[in-house]
Amino acid sequence: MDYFLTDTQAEIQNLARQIAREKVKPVRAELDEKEEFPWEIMKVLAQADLFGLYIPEEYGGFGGGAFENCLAVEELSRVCIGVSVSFAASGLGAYPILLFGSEGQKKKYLPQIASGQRLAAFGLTEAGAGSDAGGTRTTAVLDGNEYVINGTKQWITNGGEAEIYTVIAMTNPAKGSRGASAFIVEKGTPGFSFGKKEKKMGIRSSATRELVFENCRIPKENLLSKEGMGFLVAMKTLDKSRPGIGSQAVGLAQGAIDECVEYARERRQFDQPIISFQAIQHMLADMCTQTEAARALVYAVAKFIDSDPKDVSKASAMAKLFASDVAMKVTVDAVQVMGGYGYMREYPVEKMMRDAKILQIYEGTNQIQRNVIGTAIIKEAAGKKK
Ligand code: COS
Repeated sequence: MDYFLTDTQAEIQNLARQIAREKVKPVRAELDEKEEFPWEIMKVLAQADLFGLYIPEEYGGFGGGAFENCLAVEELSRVCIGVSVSFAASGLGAYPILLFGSEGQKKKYLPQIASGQRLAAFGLTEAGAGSDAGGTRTTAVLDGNEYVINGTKQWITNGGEAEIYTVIAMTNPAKGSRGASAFIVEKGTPGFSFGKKEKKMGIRSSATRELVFENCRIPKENLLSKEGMGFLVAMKTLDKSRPGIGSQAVGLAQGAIDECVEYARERRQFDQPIISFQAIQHMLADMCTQTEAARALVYAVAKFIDSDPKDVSKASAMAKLFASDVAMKVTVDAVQVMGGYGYMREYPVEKMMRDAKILQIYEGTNQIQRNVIGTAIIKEAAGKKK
């Protein structure tokens, strides 16, 4: 389908596609096998100026929005979401600064993130605070001109590799989620260390680590917005970033279809290519239809976000929910179309199916997305929202 991209958007898409094919595809299996962070590819993406797509020009970015970023994420994901999530997670770490940072914080950190010189990461999740993001236990106590942070964040994408972290911690635990605040913490700050790299089912090249804070002192200027705004910072960040998960899903599903169609044209059984069987055609027809529907929704939501509306929670959750469920189904079907070969590591759909599962889990499980959508429906029905 033609989505009538501008020349610039088509250029971004082509550039990301070229990098995905030339630089990512040849190494994706090895990166997965070795569970190795894709630093060489991050450097290529930085040289191509792709890290700052959604960052305003005044802070060293390209001046685009969520849509341009989604185009790049989709193309990288078509080949490997272990790589694309490492790229996209820097954006997740940057959004709190972009949305809530002071002028000084934006000027200091955004150009470094936009250039890809330093990666960012977002520290929200904890062992006891997953879906219940308000259950944060990490604390930040003001002591003179510094906040002292204590606690452990879990499963942080880009953990250890990123240098700029936006972290949610409680400044007033008695107030629950209204007592949370957001901070910028730089790698190398005394008292800030990392756990071991987690061993995962999929997206194995991406880095997932604990962030450990032991009397970690940061300047009080590193508070984002005001005390008590941390939960809102986290929710608004996720509202912006969730369509990016949708793009990972669309790219991954498309990549699985690409592999599967090529295979079905070549694989012969009963003296004919298996693509000539209606059973295969019907599976491919469903896979393509569902993926195109997901793409259309993700693009529409990204463009909606870029129009700067008041509330995007419902639309954003819908894009993430629908596209990630599609990616799971499509990758399972891709393995089925390819039969025994699909199950073997020599073929990329085995990795794609493993990778797909996380899309239904991270940045809010799909059950949480349904809760967000359900809450919005109730509020709309009660006339509290347009
Ligand atoms: N934008 C603005 N405000 C929001 C908001 C949003 N997207 N989401 C919630 N709020 C507000 C609510 O309106 C409410 O305000 P009031 O106290 O003034 O009424 C407040 O924040 C608390 O909201 P709520 O009661 O809905 O909070 P819950 O603790 O029930 O949690 C969910 C809400 C489940 C949606 C939230 O915890 C969540 O998103 N969890 C998933 C976290 C996640 O995605 N983790 C993945 C790891 S990060 S990569």
